Amino acid sequence: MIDIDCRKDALLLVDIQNDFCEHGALAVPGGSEIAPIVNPLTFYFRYVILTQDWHPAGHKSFASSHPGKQPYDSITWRGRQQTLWPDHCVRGTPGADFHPDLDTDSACLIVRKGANSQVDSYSTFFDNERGESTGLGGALRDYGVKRGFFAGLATDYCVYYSVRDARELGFTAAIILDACRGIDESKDGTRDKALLEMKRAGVAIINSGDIG
Ligand code: VGL
Ligand code: ZN
Repeated sequence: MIDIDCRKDALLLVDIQNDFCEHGALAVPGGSEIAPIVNPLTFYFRYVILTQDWHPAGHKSFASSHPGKQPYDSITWRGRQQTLWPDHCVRGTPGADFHPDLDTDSACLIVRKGANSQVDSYSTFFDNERGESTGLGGALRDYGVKRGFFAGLATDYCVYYSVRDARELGFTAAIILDACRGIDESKDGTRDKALLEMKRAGVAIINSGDIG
């Protein structure tokens, strides 16, 4: 059992939004199963932070912004590899809303990312070019948080990049694996690779039942 110290531990719930759940524009298999798993965990934490992918229409990570390209094609964009996605989480649309089953009342902070139409932003700390910070690192430090527990969508993208940055910023990090779902959970796919990288970075891999 992991003892939660509510002054030093934060629960970070990544992108539990309609577009990443069943019937959403970028549906992650099993995405709708997460809310009932994380809702009871909020009870243990003072610092519950929700994140939202929050793109303007016409965002450059959308395949529809690149003539002739299809979702999941890969291109070089501003010198880096970019996977092109279906239009998703357009700010202010129902797809960008939190999943209706998610307990949002216990959150002390909501972080929105992906607002710059030219740059994608998987991590909830920095955009993919590390040009802009969301301010989350500073907020966690101000709270006195030392350890982050991460769950949400998707394991191999926004959860992975967020956890990696948390470690780089000097926080202890754990991923609540049964409360995450990946875009590609095939053997040796992006989710398996992300898990391997997280282990290498010293991230604890736990399950929701370990928290109490
Ligand atoms: C995400 C792809 C594009 C995520 C966001 O939340 O994991 N993935 N935008
Ligand atoms: Zn996105």
